[in-house]
Amino acid sequence: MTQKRALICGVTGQDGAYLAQLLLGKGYQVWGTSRKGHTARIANLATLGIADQVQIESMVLVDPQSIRDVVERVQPDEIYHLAGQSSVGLSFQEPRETWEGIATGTVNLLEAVRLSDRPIRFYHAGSSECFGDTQGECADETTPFRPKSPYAVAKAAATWSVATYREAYGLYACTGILFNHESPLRPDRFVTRKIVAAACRIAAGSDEKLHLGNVSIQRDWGWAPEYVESMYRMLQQENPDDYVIATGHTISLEQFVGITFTNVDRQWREHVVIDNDLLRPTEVAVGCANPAKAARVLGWRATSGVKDVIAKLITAERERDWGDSR
Ligand code: GDR
Repeated sequence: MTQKRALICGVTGQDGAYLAQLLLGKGYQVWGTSRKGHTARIANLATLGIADQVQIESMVLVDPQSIRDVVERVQPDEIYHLAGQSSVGLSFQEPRETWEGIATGTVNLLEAVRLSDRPIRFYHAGSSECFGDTQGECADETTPFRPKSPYAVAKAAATWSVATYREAYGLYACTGILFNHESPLRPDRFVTRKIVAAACRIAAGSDEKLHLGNVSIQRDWGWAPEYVESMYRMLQQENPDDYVIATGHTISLEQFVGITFTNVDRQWREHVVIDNDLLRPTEVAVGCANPAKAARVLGWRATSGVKDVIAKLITAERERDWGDSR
């Protein structure tokens, strides 16, 4: 049997690196693209020991020709679109770059798939942020989008574009609506890494304070390495569809902080400062998920709950010797 060919757009990010590792393990040939092209930081791929197995292509999401050129060269069977600005907080400071990378970039990729001679299967990384506040219910695939940030607005547009191309042109295109998913590959602009890294430093003797924004928010936090399996499974079904991916369990950020500090034998209230400068202009208060469809159709379930996630992040933080530049 010939090897399947996968193109991962955004391969140098957390999910891209874990997905590349998963697909290599399944015998795929893997190409990856990055915003920063051939000079991309491949730290995450190197950390996973796969940097020399992934062929890096330069692709500019807002340049349709560069996308067509890469698709033509790579001839992929599957494209996983994980590219674009991924920080909700940063999207308030960089709304235009966020919109262009996510919304325009997704349409450009869909066009390249539509115009290709190959029957390419397309995965799009959606986001639970599209739901906004889930208003007392746990979101599933039928829950309306009420985005509350430039990032979520762009992800909603991209998700609707995927659905439109699926319906209009019969493309095999799926959106995974992933709730928060964490790993040691997260940079510390995301809150879980920021908390765990600070707690470990404090436990090792640092007298710093951990500055946080809104700790009353509630989220469903899962383990990124197992979430990428759901992406792969979506593209192996008979029919394309969208899926909510989450653990199905929600806790507050305050609880997350409390569990983390307890795990390193410290009292979080002695070390955390609430900093109004870190509040977002608008914020999703509660993210609650119903991932039943993924379990039923894909046979996918999260096996790591948030306590496992925290324990694994602490272990990795304590073993970290990556000369971290992220
Ligand atoms: P999020 O992740 O915005 O949910 O997006 P992030 O970890 O940045 O924030 C989670 C929640 O914590 C609150 N918060 C803080 N966040 C950061 N970064 N730093 C702080 O100091 C801080 N204090 C409180 C935030 O306000 C927020 O409510 C992630 C990304 O991976 C997206 O790409 C993805 O789509 C969604 O998860 C699902």
